[in-house]
Amino acid sequence: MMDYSDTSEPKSADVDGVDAYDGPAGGWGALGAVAAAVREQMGASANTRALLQMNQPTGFDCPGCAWPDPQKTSSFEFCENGAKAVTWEATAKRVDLDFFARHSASELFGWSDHALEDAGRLTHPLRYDADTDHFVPIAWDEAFERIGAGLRALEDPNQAEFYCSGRASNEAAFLYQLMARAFGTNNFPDCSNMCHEATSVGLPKSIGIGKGTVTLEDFDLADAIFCIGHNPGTNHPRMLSTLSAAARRGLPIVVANPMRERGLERFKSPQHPTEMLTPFSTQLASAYHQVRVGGDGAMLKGMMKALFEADAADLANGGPGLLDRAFIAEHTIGLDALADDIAQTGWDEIVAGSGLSREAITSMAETYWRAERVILCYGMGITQHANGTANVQQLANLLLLRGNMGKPGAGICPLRGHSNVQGDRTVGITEIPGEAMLARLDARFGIASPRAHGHAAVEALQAMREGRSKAIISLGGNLAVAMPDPEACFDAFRKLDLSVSILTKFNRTCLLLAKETIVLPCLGRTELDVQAGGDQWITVEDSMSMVHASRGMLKPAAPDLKSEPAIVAGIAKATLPHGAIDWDALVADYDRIRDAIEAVFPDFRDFNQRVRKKGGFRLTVGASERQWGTASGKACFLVHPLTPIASAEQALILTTIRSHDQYNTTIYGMNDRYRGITGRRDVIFAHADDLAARGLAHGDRVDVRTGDGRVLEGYTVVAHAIARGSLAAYYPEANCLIALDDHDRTSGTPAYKSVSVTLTPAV
Ligand SMILES: Nc1nc2c(c(=O)[nH]1)N[C@H]1C(S)=C(S)[C@@H](COP(=O)(O)OP(=O)(O)OC[C@H]3O[C@@H](n4cnc5c(=O)[nH]c(N)nc54)[C@H](O)[C@@H]3O)O[C@H]1N2
Ligand SMILES: Nc1nc2c(c(=O)[nH]1)N[C@H]1C(S)=C(S)[C@@H](COP(=O)(O)OP(=O)(O)OC[C@H]3O[C@@H](n4cnc5c(=O)[nH]c(N)nc54)[C@H](O)[C@@H]3O)O[C@H]1N2
Ligand SMILES: [Mo]
Repeated sequence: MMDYSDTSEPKSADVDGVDAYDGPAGGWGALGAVAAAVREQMGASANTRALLQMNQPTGFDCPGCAWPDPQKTSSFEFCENGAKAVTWEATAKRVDLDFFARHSASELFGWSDHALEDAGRLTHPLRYDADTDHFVPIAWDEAFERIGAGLRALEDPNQAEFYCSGRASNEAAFLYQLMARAFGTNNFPDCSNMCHEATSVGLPKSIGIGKGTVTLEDFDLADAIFCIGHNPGTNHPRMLSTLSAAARRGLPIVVANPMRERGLERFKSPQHPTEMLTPFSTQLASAYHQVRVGGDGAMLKGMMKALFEADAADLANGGPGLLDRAFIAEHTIGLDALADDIAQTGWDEIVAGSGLSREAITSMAETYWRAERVILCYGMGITQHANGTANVQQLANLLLLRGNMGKPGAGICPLRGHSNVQGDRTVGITEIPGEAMLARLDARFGIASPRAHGHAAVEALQAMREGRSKAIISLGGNLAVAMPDPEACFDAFRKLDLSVSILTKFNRTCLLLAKETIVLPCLGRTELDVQAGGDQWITVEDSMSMVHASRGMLKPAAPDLKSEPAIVAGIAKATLPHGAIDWDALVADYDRIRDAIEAVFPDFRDFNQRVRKKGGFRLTVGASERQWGTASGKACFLVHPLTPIASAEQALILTTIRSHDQYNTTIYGMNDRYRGITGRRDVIFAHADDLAARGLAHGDRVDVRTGDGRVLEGYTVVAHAIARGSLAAYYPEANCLIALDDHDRTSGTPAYKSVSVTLTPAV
């Protein structure tokens, strides 16, 4: 039964680059986009032939997303956005020395984020030369020496920040944290601070571990799946195969998302000949609820309220009730406080806060309690709010009420971001390390790691801005563009004494010139990595705690590139010349890095043996076995007040989202096919009634303003199937509307998805 609540899709072809998209997700459009990505980025190079000839396992882990791969077969051929990620890295284009001789840094700053990365792969280490305003080549040794000198010149190691983006392998990230701790700091701003930090901080309090509890096999056993605040058609496309298999089995798939996302509605699998050759596609969501932006907390309380009410009614009728009372008694604490809180929350408050009717919320709850085994999936729509941690804990509450944790076919499934963001955290990238881990690290390497807590991303930027931090090393990423408030972040970077970016592609963060600015080009995951000990491979951990190997096989983009572990080791040797760590030995053979990881993290026992098995192995997730690593040893129901939000008539809440043609700050192209946008990104999606109420119409140009005077000028409003009171615009352009201080106080996650704004006609 279809239950698609309210908002109809407005259609209009009168606005430039805006047209309704009627097709399913996937299908021929996806295959066409794969072909275009290969053609535009790779042409007829030898690497193209190598990639296309391979219909067997690719060998490398797809850098596109962290969704697991069932048979570890080629994801390249069939996932459109995986193909974009791979071809963007394996591009035939280069930014060589001639490029930097032709274009000054000032000129490059005027280029778009798309143009900067589309220019191609970095080929040489570079240093900014203030005399000529150009980036100039520098030898690797000299680059390392300058970085080492810059770091050693700091008065205190805590004046340095070590940023890590989630692409880095376990091996690179482990060496990176070792270097920073041997140097003397726990300052690890990390992309997960902008992403699933609400999960990493929230779930340990609820269930004792900050990771998802399900595996891919659980999706085969579930009776219902909820997808809340994530957009798999664009950001986790391989999940569509899992969802469509579930839909074909007749499973209810309930969606809560302010926007109608085609990738949650219908899918035509490029791997399914019948679907490709007929008009047939698989309907995914069985019910689609367009919750208001920021309304999830109210919606989840409403679901629990409906559940408690139905439970009471069932008990009154002599039934066994709808809560899993045996599970609750044996495994949890805190039910009474939660039940009180929910009883005191009125339906008026829930309906106003969520933008959903009581009937809609009750029907979601009914699907939930009718299913024996439920998986809740969620993404940035839940975490990137001022109450992100509370949202995550409400999801856990809902699951615990019916024992949907730690049994087959049930559990919580955070959709992770970068392909190894979870692994980087596992191997020590954290500003708040535990004592046991530090003690083992110290024992293994003969160092004295600092014990004081370090900086996460927001704190790092604040310290840089205030001059307390003077240097940053970035292992991947584009931190200044990814964070809120570009003006504040750009300013923070420009104040530094030393800024080092280890990257595959040049980006805007490199152009925020410090006294010393160095760019080091690294191998990508698709490329051959040869060290003194022979060909190397690396390991990653996916969203479901599976650790597996990844081996690049394409010819490197340039002869002078180094691997990330080799670059980290080069910096470490130059920074800590008298240290006891044999960096060269570690880099010569990554098995040695894996042995060290095993020594510091016992969960990696027999790492080198187990990871050599096909598909790798799963790290221990206690909550999957009903082992709760919380202080009480029980899973905890946790209570949170609702943050009141203004009504749709009073205020518009803006969320920031990814288009189908981007990877975070990497803009592959200007289209957003499933949302009907072609050739532009300067649009803001709104409900037609909200526009009409403000005297605006589809296609009008507007200025978007916040209460604290931030403004995004000249955007075109697009009437869209989005919840009342809600707006959406693309990140990173809209980051200028968000203050650095707008973040979840518990986890530090920026509130990228709830900015209160007004729209006025552009002048
Ligand atoms: N191709 C591609 N793949 C990617 C990425 C990419 O940029 N491109 N990025 C990677 C990374 S780092 C990450 S973290 C993930 C991100 O993956 P997602 O979490 O899917 O990313 P977003 O596009 O930020 O937003 C997700 C959805 O949340 C909805 N949403 C917005 N606000 C709210 C809200 O208040 N409540 C609810 N319920 N929903 C809301 C939006 O309508 C959108 O459908 O994807 C990873 N994979
Ligand atoms: N408004 C708003 N802002 C957001 C978000 C949002 O939803 N809304 N999402 C947030 C999220 S979830 C995240 S994760 C952050 C993303 O933040 P980051 O991880 O910092 O940013 P990316 O855009 O993924 O990084 C792109 C750069 O990575 C480099 N790169 C690519 N591959 C490799 C590699 O293999 N090795 C190395 N060393 N470098 C490589 C390239 O040079 C490229 O320029 O943005 C956050 N910002
Ligand atoms: Mo992310």
